[in-house]
Amino acid sequence: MAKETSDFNRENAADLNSTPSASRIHIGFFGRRNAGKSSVVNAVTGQELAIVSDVKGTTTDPVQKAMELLPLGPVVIIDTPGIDDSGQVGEKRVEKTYQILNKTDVAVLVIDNFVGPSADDLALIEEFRRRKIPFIVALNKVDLDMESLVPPEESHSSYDFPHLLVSALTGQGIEQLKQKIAEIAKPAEPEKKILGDKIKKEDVIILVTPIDASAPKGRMILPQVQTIRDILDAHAVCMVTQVSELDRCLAALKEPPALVVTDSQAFGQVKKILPETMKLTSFSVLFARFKGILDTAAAGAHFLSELKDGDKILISEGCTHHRQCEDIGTVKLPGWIRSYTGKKLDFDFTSGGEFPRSPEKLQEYALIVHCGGCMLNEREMAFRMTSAVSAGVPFTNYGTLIAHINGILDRSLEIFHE
Ligand SMILES: Nc1nc2c(ncn2[C@@H]2O[C@H](COP(=O)(O)OP(=O)(O)OP(=O)(O)O)[C@@H](O)[C@H]2O)c(=O)[nH]1
Ligand code: SF4
Ligand SMILES: [Mg+2]
Repeated sequence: MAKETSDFNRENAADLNSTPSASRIHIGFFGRRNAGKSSVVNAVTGQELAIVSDVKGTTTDPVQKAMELLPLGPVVIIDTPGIDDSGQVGEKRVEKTYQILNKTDVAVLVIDNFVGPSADDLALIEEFRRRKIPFIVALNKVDLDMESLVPPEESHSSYDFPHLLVSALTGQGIEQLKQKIAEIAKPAEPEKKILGDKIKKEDVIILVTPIDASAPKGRMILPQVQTIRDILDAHAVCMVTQVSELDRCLAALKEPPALVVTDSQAFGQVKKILPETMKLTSFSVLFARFKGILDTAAAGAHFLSELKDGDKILISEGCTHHRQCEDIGTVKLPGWIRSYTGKKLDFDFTSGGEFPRSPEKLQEYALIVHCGGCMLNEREMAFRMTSAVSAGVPFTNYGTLIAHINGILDRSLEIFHE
Protein backbone atom coordinates (compact mmCIF):
# COMPACT_ATOMS: atom_id res chain seq x y z
CA MET A 1 0.00 0.00 0.00
CA ALA A 2 2.48 2.53 -1.18
CA LYS A 3 -0.02 5.20 -2.13
CA GLU A 4 -0.66 8.56 -0.51
CA THR A 5 -4.10 9.25 0.90
CA SER A 6 -5.14 11.68 -1.82
CA ASP A 7 -4.04 9.41 -4.64
CA PHE A 8 -6.25 6.76 -3.22
CA ASN A 9 -9.19 9.13 -3.04
CA ARG A 10 -8.85 9.97 -6.69
CA GLU A 11 -8.67 6.31 -7.53
CA ASN A 12 -11.70 5.53 -5.46
CA ALA A 13 -13.74 8.41 -6.81
CA ALA A 14 -13.13 7.00 -10.25
CA ASP A 15 -14.61 3.67 -9.27
CA LEU A 16 -18.29 4.45 -9.35
CA ASN A 17 -19.31 0.84 -8.86
CA SER A 18 -18.11 0.67 -5.28
CA THR A 19 -19.27 2.42 -2.11
CA PRO A 20 -17.77 5.94 -2.14
CA SER A 21 -14.83 6.29 0.21
CA ALA A 22 -16.62 9.06 2.13
CA SER A 23 -19.46 6.66 3.01
CA ARG A 24 -17.21 3.89 4.38
CA ILE A 25 -16.28 3.33 8.03
CA HIS A 26 -12.72 4.59 8.46
CA ILE A 27 -10.58 2.40 10.72
CA GLY A 28 -7.28 3.97 11.79
CA PHE A 29 -4.33 2.01 13.24
CA PHE A 30 -2.15 4.12 15.54
CA GLY A 31 0.75 3.62 17.89
CA ARG A 32 4.46 4.08 18.42
CA ARG A 33 7.08 3.19 15.86
CA ASN A 34 7.76 -0.54 15.68
CA ALA A 35 4.71 -1.40 17.78
CA GLY A 36 3.59 -3.53 14.85
CA LYS A 37 0.87 -1.29 13.38
CA SER A 38 1.59 -2.29 9.79
CA SER A 39 1.87 -5.95 10.78
CA VAL A 40 -1.50 -5.81 12.54
CA VAL A 41 -3.03 -4.05 9.50
CA ASN A 42 -1.77 -6.90 7.32
CA ALA A 43 -3.02 -9.55 9.72
CA VAL A 44 -6.47 -7.97 10.06
CA THR A 45 -6.94 -7.51 6.33
CA GLY A 46 -5.31 -10.78 5.35
CA GLN A 47 -3.33 -8.89 2.70
CA GLU A 48 0.20 -7.60 2.36
CA LEU A 49 -0.92 -3.98 2.35
CA ALA A 50 1.74 -2.31 4.41
CA ILE A 51 5.51 -2.59 4.46
CA VAL A 52 6.80 -4.17 7.66
CA SER A 53 10.35 -3.95 8.98
CA ASP A 54 12.24 -3.71 12.23
CA VAL A 55 13.53 -0.25 11.23
CA LYS A 56 11.78 2.38 13.35
CA GLY A 57 9.69 4.73 11.21
CA THR A 58 9.13 2.39 8.25
CA THR A 59 5.70 3.89 7.59
CA THR A 60 6.39 7.53 6.77
CA ASP A 61 3.01 8.67 5.43
CA PRO A 62 -0.54 7.66 6.27
CA VAL A 63 -1.69 5.10 3.73
CA GLN A 64 -5.24 3.98 3.20
CA LYS A 65 -7.11 1.33 1.33
CA ALA A 66 -10.79 0.68 0.73
CA MET A 67 -11.92 -2.90 1.16
CA GLU A 68 -14.59 -5.23 2.42
CA LEU A 69 -13.80 -6.26 5.97
CA LEU A 70 -16.03 -8.93 7.42
CA PRO A 71 -18.09 -8.78 9.55
CA LEU A 72 -18.21 -4.99 9.07
CA GLY A 73 -18.64 -4.49 5.30
CA PRO A 74 -17.15 -1.64 3.23
CA VAL A 75 -14.38 0.10 5.18
CA VAL A 76 -11.28 2.21 4.67
CA ILE A 77 -8.22 0.89 6.50
CA ILE A 78 -5.61 3.50 7.42
CA ASP A 79 -2.07 2.70 8.54
CA THR A 80 -0.21 5.62 10.11
CA PRO A 81 3.36 6.66 11.01
CA GLY A 82 4.47 6.31 14.65
CA ILE A 83 3.19 8.91 17.12
CA ASP A 84 6.57 9.02 18.87
CA ASP A 85 8.54 10.30 15.87
CA SER A 86 10.73 13.33 16.55
CA GLY A 87 12.84 15.94 14.79
CA GLN A 88 11.49 18.33 12.16
CA VAL A 89 10.36 15.67 9.69
CA GLY A 90 9.16 13.38 12.47
CA GLU A 91 6.95 16.09 13.94
CA LYS A 92 5.38 16.66 10.54
CA ARG A 93 4.59 12.93 10.38
CA VAL A 94 3.01 13.07 13.83
CA GLU A 95 0.93 16.05 12.68
CA LYS A 96 -0.27 14.03 9.67
CA THR A 97 -1.18 11.15 11.95
CA TYR A 98 -3.23 13.51 14.09
CA GLN A 99 -5.00 14.75 10.93
CA ILE A 100 -6.02 11.15 10.25
CA LEU A 101 -7.79 11.18 13.62
CA ASN A 102 -10.19 13.76 12.17
CA LYS A 103 -11.74 11.15 9.92
CA THR A 104 -11.29 8.06 12.08
CA ASP A 105 -14.57 6.33 12.96
CA VAL A 106 -12.88 3.48 14.86
CA ALA A 107 -9.33 3.57 16.24
CA VAL A 108 -7.02 0.65 16.95
CA LEU A 109 -4.07 1.55 19.15
CA VAL A 110 -1.29 -0.97 18.68
CA ILE A 111 1.05 -1.28 21.67
CA ASP A 112 4.07 -3.55 21.80
CA ASN A 113 3.17 -5.70 24.82
CA PHE A 114 6.86 -6.30 25.35
CA VAL A 115 7.35 -2.56 25.97
CA GLY A 116 3.98 -1.65 27.52
CA PRO A 117 2.02 1.60 27.16
CA SER A 118 4.05 4.81 26.95
CA ALA A 119 3.07 8.40 27.71
CA ASP A 120 2.42 8.84 23.95
CA ASP A 121 -0.01 5.93 23.97
CA LEU A 122 -1.85 7.22 27.04
CA ALA A 123 -2.09 10.71 25.47
CA LEU A 124 -3.59 9.15 22.35
CA ILE A 125 -6.14 7.25 24.44
CA GLU A 126 -7.08 10.56 26.06
CA GLU A 127 -7.49 12.08 22.61
CA PHE A 128 -9.75 9.19 21.48
CA ARG A 129 -11.88 9.73 24.57
CA ARG A 130 -12.01 13.51 24.09
CA ARG A 131 -13.10 13.13 20.48
CA LYS A 132 -15.50 10.28 21.31
CA ILE A 133 -13.79 7.94 18.84
CA PRO A 134 -14.56 4.31 19.76
CA PHE A 135 -11.25 2.50 20.21
CA ILE A 136 -9.60 -0.78 21.14
CA VAL A 137 -6.01 -1.31 22.22
CA ALA A 138 -4.25 -4.26 20.58
CA LEU A 139 -1.42 -5.46 22.82
CA ASN A 140 0.74 -6.93 20.12
CA LYS A 141 3.61 -9.44 20.02
CA VAL A 142 2.12 -11.69 22.70
CA ASP A 143 3.96 -14.59 21.04
CA LEU A 144 7.09 -13.29 22.77
CA ASP A 145 7.70 -14.80 26.18
CA MET A 146 6.71 -12.14 28.69
CA GLU A 147 6.83 -14.16 31.90
CA SER A 148 10.21 -13.05 33.05
CA LEU A 149 9.92 -9.50 31.72
CA VAL A 150 6.74 -7.96 33.10
CA PRO A 151 6.10 -7.84 36.83
CA PRO A 152 2.52 -9.05 37.54
CA GLU A 153 1.29 -5.66 38.84
CA GLU A 154 2.12 -4.04 35.52
CA SER A 155 0.50 -6.74 33.46
CA HIS A 156 -2.33 -5.98 31.10
CA SER A 157 -5.03 -7.06 33.54
CA SER A 158 -4.58 -3.75 35.41
CA TYR A 159 -4.97 -1.53 32.35
CA ASP A 160 -7.97 0.78 32.51
CA PHE A 161 -8.52 0.83 28.75
CA PRO A 162 -10.26 -1.77 26.58
CA HIS A 163 -7.65 -4.14 25.21
CA LEU A 164 -7.03 -7.46 23.52
CA LEU A 165 -3.94 -9.62 23.33
CA VAL A 166 -2.82 -10.22 19.77
CA SER A 167 0.08 -11.44 17.73
CA ALA A 168 0.35 -10.22 14.17
CA LEU A 169 3.02 -12.90 13.73
CA THR A 170 1.01 -15.98 14.74
CA GLY A 171 -2.50 -14.58 14.15
CA GLN A 172 -3.46 -15.06 17.80
CA GLY A 173 -6.35 -12.74 18.78
CA ILE A 174 -6.70 -11.24 15.28
CA GLU A 175 -10.16 -12.70 14.71
CA GLN A 176 -11.30 -11.33 18.08
CA LEU A 177 -9.83 -7.95 17.15
CA LYS A 178 -11.90 -7.91 13.95
CA GLN A 179 -15.03 -8.84 15.90
CA LYS A 180 -14.31 -6.10 18.43
CA ILE A 181 -13.79 -3.48 15.70
CA ALA A 182 -17.18 -4.42 14.20
CA GLU A 183 -18.80 -4.27 17.63
CA ILE A 184 -17.56 -0.79 18.55
CA ALA A 185 -18.00 0.77 15.09
CA LYS A 186 -20.81 3.29 15.29
CA PRO A 187 -24.06 1.36 15.00
CA ALA A 188 -25.50 1.93 11.56
CA GLU A 189 -27.90 4.87 11.59
CA PRO A 190 -30.94 4.77 9.36
CA GLU A 191 -29.53 5.43 5.93
CA LYS A 192 -29.39 9.15 5.23
CA LYS A 193 -31.01 10.53 2.11
CA ILE A 194 -29.67 13.20 -0.16
CA LEU A 195 -33.11 14.13 -1.42
CA GLY A 196 -35.22 10.97 -1.15
CA ASP A 197 -36.95 12.07 2.08
CA LYS A 198 -38.06 15.35 0.50
CA ILE A 199 -39.68 14.05 -2.67
CA LYS A 200 -42.68 11.95 -3.53
CA LYS A 201 -43.09 8.99 -5.85
CA GLU A 202 -44.98 11.00 -8.49
CA ASP A 203 -42.44 13.86 -8.57
CA VAL A 204 -40.29 14.80 -11.55
CA ILE A 205 -36.92 16.29 -10.62
CA ILE A 206 -34.71 18.05 -13.13
CA LEU A 207 -30.95 17.92 -12.56
CA VAL A 208 -28.89 20.58 -14.35
CA THR A 209 -25.36 19.31 -14.82
CA PRO A 210 -23.08 21.45 -16.98
CA ILE A 211 -20.66 19.40 -19.02
CA ASP A 212 -17.49 21.45 -18.95
CA ALA A 213 -13.80 20.97 -18.33
CA SER A 214 -14.47 19.86 -14.75
CA ALA A 215 -16.70 16.94 -15.79
CA PRO A 216 -14.65 13.75 -16.13
CA LYS A 217 -14.69 12.51 -19.68
CA GLY A 218 -17.29 9.81 -20.29
CA ARG A 219 -18.63 10.00 -16.73
CA MET A 220 -20.64 12.08 -14.26
CA ILE A 221 -19.18 13.42 -11.04
CA LEU A 222 -19.89 11.53 -7.84
CA PRO A 223 -22.45 13.89 -6.19
CA GLN A 224 -24.54 13.87 -9.37
CA VAL A 225 -24.47 10.08 -9.56
CA GLN A 226 -25.39 9.78 -5.88
CA THR A 227 -28.32 12.19 -6.34
CA ILE A 228 -29.65 10.28 -9.36
CA ARG A 229 -29.49 7.06 -7.35
CA ASP A 230 -31.31 8.68 -4.44
CA ILE A 231 -34.13 9.90 -6.71
CA LEU A 232 -34.45 6.48 -8.32
CA ASP A 233 -34.55 4.83 -4.90
CA ALA A 234 -37.54 7.08 -4.08
CA HIS A 235 -39.21 5.90 -7.34
CA ALA A 236 -39.47 9.50 -8.50
CA VAL A 237 -38.55 10.49 -12.05
CA CYS A 238 -35.28 12.17 -12.83
CA MET A 239 -34.42 14.24 -15.91
CA VAL A 240 -30.80 15.19 -16.42
CA THR A 241 -29.89 18.08 -18.69
CA GLN A 242 -27.32 20.72 -19.48
CA VAL A 243 -28.32 24.38 -19.04
CA SER A 244 -28.74 24.84 -22.80
CA GLU A 245 -31.48 22.17 -22.91
CA LEU A 246 -33.29 23.21 -19.74
CA ASP A 247 -35.93 25.12 -21.73
CA ARG A 248 -36.75 22.04 -23.77
CA CYS A 249 -36.95 19.88 -20.65
CA LEU A 250 -39.47 22.22 -19.05
CA ALA A 251 -41.52 22.37 -22.25
CA ALA A 252 -41.64 18.57 -22.48
CA LEU A 253 -43.33 18.26 -19.09
CA LYS A 254 -47.11 18.40 -18.65
CA GLU A 255 -46.70 19.54 -15.05
CA PRO A 256 -43.93 21.77 -13.67
CA PRO A 257 -41.11 19.78 -12.04
CA ALA A 258 -41.31 19.32 -8.27
CA LEU A 259 -37.75 20.62 -8.02
CA VAL A 260 -34.78 21.70 -10.11
CA VAL A 261 -31.32 20.89 -8.76
CA THR A 262 -28.43 22.68 -10.41
CA ASP A 263 -24.69 22.77 -10.21
CA SER A 264 -23.96 25.93 -8.17
CA GLN A 265 -21.90 27.43 -10.94
CA ALA A 266 -24.94 27.51 -13.22
CA PHE A 267 -27.18 29.22 -10.63
CA GLY A 268 -27.07 32.55 -12.48
CA GLN A 269 -28.19 31.09 -15.83
CA VAL A 270 -30.75 28.67 -14.37
CA LYS A 271 -32.32 31.41 -12.27
CA LYS A 272 -33.02 33.41 -15.45
CA ILE A 273 -34.72 30.46 -17.16
CA LEU A 274 -36.93 29.22 -14.30
CA PRO A 275 -40.10 30.98 -13.21
CA GLU A 276 -39.79 32.45 -9.67
CA THR A 277 -42.37 30.02 -8.34
CA MET A 278 -40.43 26.92 -9.33
CA LYS A 279 -38.42 25.25 -6.59
CA LEU A 280 -34.68 25.44 -7.11
CA THR A 281 -31.71 24.21 -5.12
CA SER A 282 -28.13 23.07 -5.80
CA PHE A 283 -26.12 19.88 -5.43
CA SER A 284 -23.91 21.68 -2.91
CA VAL A 285 -26.85 22.67 -0.75
CA LEU A 286 -28.14 19.07 -0.87
CA PHE A 287 -24.72 17.76 0.13
CA ALA A 288 -24.29 20.35 2.89
CA ARG A 289 -27.46 18.89 4.41
CA PHE A 290 -26.31 15.31 3.74
CA LYS A 291 -23.08 16.05 5.62
CA GLY A 292 -24.99 17.70 8.46
CA ILE A 293 -23.59 21.20 8.00
CA LEU A 294 -26.39 23.06 6.20
CA ASP A 295 -27.65 25.27 9.04
CA THR A 296 -24.14 26.38 9.98
CA ALA A 297 -23.22 26.90 6.32
CA ALA A 298 -26.30 29.07 5.70
CA ALA A 299 -25.54 31.21 8.77
CA GLY A 300 -21.89 31.46 7.67
CA ALA A 301 -22.90 32.63 4.19
CA HIS A 302 -24.99 35.44 5.66
CA PHE A 303 -21.89 36.57 7.56
CA LEU A 304 -20.45 37.81 4.26
CA SER A 305 -22.07 41.19 4.75
CA GLU A 306 -20.21 41.66 8.04
CA LEU A 307 -16.71 41.31 6.61
CA LYS A 308 -14.35 44.28 6.99
CA ASP A 309 -11.28 45.53 5.14
CA GLY A 310 -8.22 43.50 6.13
CA ASP A 311 -10.20 40.41 7.19
CA LYS A 312 -8.64 37.07 6.35
CA ILE A 313 -10.67 34.21 4.86
CA LEU A 314 -9.66 30.57 4.80
CA ILE A 315 -10.68 28.58 1.75
CA SER A 316 -10.31 24.87 2.42
CA GLU A 317 -10.58 22.02 -0.06
CA GLY A 318 -11.01 18.38 0.94
CA CYS A 319 -8.70 16.87 -1.66
CA THR A 320 -5.60 17.82 -3.52
CA HIS A 321 -7.00 16.92 -6.94
CA HIS A 322 -9.11 19.68 -8.34
CA ARG A 323 -10.62 17.87 -11.26
CA GLN A 324 -14.14 18.46 -10.06
CA CYS A 325 -13.61 21.82 -8.43
CA GLU A 326 -11.05 23.24 -10.78
CA ASP A 327 -10.25 26.83 -9.87
CA ILE A 328 -13.48 27.60 -8.01
CA GLY A 329 -11.85 27.82 -4.62
CA THR A 330 -8.55 29.32 -5.60
CA VAL A 331 -9.61 31.86 -8.23
CA LYS A 332 -13.34 32.32 -8.73
CA LEU A 333 -14.55 32.39 -5.12
CA PRO A 334 -12.05 35.03 -3.92
CA GLY A 335 -13.10 37.17 -6.91
CA TRP A 336 -16.81 36.75 -6.24
CA ILE A 337 -16.40 37.43 -2.51
CA ARG A 338 -14.32 40.57 -3.16
CA SER A 339 -16.79 41.97 -5.67
CA TYR A 340 -19.84 41.07 -3.53
CA THR A 341 -18.45 42.66 -0.37
CA GLY A 342 -16.39 45.45 -1.98
CA LYS A 343 -13.81 44.88 0.81
CA LYS A 344 -10.06 44.39 0.70
CA LEU A 345 -9.72 40.81 1.93
CA ASP A 346 -6.87 38.35 2.28
CA PHE A 347 -7.19 34.67 1.48
CA ASP A 348 -5.40 31.57 2.75
CA PHE A 349 -5.87 28.14 1.19
CA THR A 350 -5.58 24.59 2.47
CA SER A 351 -6.20 21.31 0.68
CA GLY A 352 -6.41 17.58 1.41
CA GLY A 353 -6.00 16.55 5.03
CA GLU A 354 -4.69 19.97 6.07
CA PHE A 355 -6.99 21.97 8.29
CA PRO A 356 -5.92 24.21 11.21
CA ARG A 357 -6.16 22.30 14.48
CA SER A 358 -5.77 24.96 17.15
CA PRO A 359 -8.46 27.53 18.04
CA GLU A 360 -5.75 30.27 17.90
CA LYS A 361 -4.97 29.46 14.28
CA LEU A 362 -8.66 29.25 13.34
CA GLN A 363 -9.33 32.59 15.00
CA GLU A 364 -6.98 34.30 12.55
CA TYR A 365 -9.87 33.98 10.09
CA ALA A 366 -13.05 36.03 9.88
CA LEU A 367 -14.73 33.32 7.82
CA ILE A 368 -13.97 29.75 6.69
CA VAL A 369 -15.31 28.61 3.33
CA HIS A 370 -15.08 24.87 2.76
CA CYS A 371 -15.57 22.92 -0.47
CA GLY A 372 -18.44 20.46 -0.75
CA GLY A 373 -16.21 17.82 0.85
CA CYS A 374 -17.34 15.01 -1.44
CA MET A 375 -14.16 13.10 -0.59
CA LEU A 376 -14.44 13.64 3.17
CA ASN A 377 -16.41 11.44 5.47
CA GLU A 378 -19.07 12.80 7.77
CA ARG A 379 -16.84 12.68 10.84
CA GLU A 380 -14.17 14.79 9.21
CA MET A 381 -16.63 17.42 7.95
CA ALA A 382 -18.23 17.52 11.40
CA PHE A 383 -14.80 17.88 12.99
CA ARG A 384 -13.87 20.80 10.75
CA MET A 385 -17.17 22.54 11.26
CA THR A 386 -17.28 22.11 15.03
CA SER A 387 -13.62 23.19 15.37
CA ALA A 388 -14.49 26.43 13.56
CA VAL A 389 -17.76 26.99 15.38
CA SER A 390 -16.27 26.34 18.81
CA ALA A 391 -13.46 28.79 17.99
CA GLY A 392 -16.20 31.32 17.18
CA VAL A 393 -15.42 31.46 13.45
CA PRO A 394 -18.31 31.43 10.92
CA PHE A 395 -18.13 28.41 8.63
CA THR A 396 -19.78 27.96 5.24
CA ASN A 397 -19.30 26.01 2.03
CA TYR A 398 -18.85 26.83 -1.63
CA GLY A 399 -22.35 26.08 -2.87
CA THR A 400 -24.16 27.75 0.02
CA LEU A 401 -22.03 30.86 -0.38
CA ILE A 402 -22.48 30.93 -4.15
CA ALA A 403 -26.27 30.61 -3.69
CA HIS A 404 -26.14 33.55 -1.28
CA ILE A 405 -24.03 35.66 -3.65
CA ASN A 406 -26.56 34.91 -6.41
CA GLY A 407 -29.39 36.01 -4.11
CA ILE A 408 -31.08 32.61 -4.08
CA LEU A 409 -29.94 30.99 -0.84
CA ASP A 410 -33.32 31.33 0.82
CA ARG A 411 -35.02 29.86 -2.25
CA SER A 412 -32.52 26.97 -2.24
CA LEU A 413 -33.41 26.15 1.36
CA GLU A 414 -37.18 26.22 0.89
CA ILE A 415 -37.55 22.48 0.24
CA PHE A 416 -36.05 21.73 3.65
CA HIS A 417 -38.41 24.03 5.51
CA GLU A 418 -41.61 22.41 4.35
N1 LIG B 1 7.41 -11.33 17.45
C1 LIG B 1 6.60 -10.50 16.85
N2 LIG B 1 7.11 -9.50 16.09
C2 LIG B 1 6.24 -8.65 15.50
C3 LIG B 1 4.84 -8.77 15.65
N3 LIG B 1 4.26 -7.76 14.96
C4 LIG B 1 5.25 -7.05 14.40
N4 LIG B 1 6.47 -7.58 14.72
C5 LIG B 1 7.77 -7.10 14.29
O1 LIG B 1 7.93 -5.77 14.78
C6 LIG B 1 8.67 -4.99 13.85
C7 LIG B 1 7.92 -3.72 13.51
O2 LIG B 1 6.73 -4.07 12.82
P1 LIG B 1 5.93 -3.05 11.91
O3 LIG B 1 4.63 -3.70 11.57
O4 LIG B 1 6.77 -2.55 10.81
O5 LIG B 1 5.71 -1.90 12.98
P2 LIG B 1 5.07 -0.44 12.78
O6 LIG B 1 4.38 -0.11 14.05
O7 LIG B 1 4.26 -0.39 11.53
O8 LIG B 1 6.38 0.44 12.66
P3 LIG B 1 6.63 1.86 11.92
O9 LIG B 1 6.01 1.78 10.56
O10 LIG B 1 8.09 1.95 11.88
O11 LIG B 1 6.01 2.91 12.78
C8 LIG B 1 8.93 -5.88 12.65
O12 LIG B 1 10.22 -6.44 12.75
C9 LIG B 1 7.87 -6.96 12.78
O13 LIG B 1 8.24 -8.17 12.19
C10 LIG B 1 4.34 -9.85 16.45
O14 LIG B 1 3.15 -10.04 16.65
N5 LIG B 1 5.27 -10.68 17.03
S1 SF4 C 1 -15.69 19.18 -3.32
FE1 SF4 C 1 -13.78 19.18 -2.15
S2 SF4 C 1 -13.38 17.05 -1.78
FE2 SF4 C 1 -14.82 17.14 -3.51
S3 SF4 C 1 -13.55 17.22 -5.38
FE3 SF4 C 1 -13.93 19.33 -4.79
S4 SF4 C 1 -12.13 19.88 -3.53
FE4 SF4 C 1 -12.21 17.64 -3.64
MG1 LIG D 1 4.45 0.76 9.85
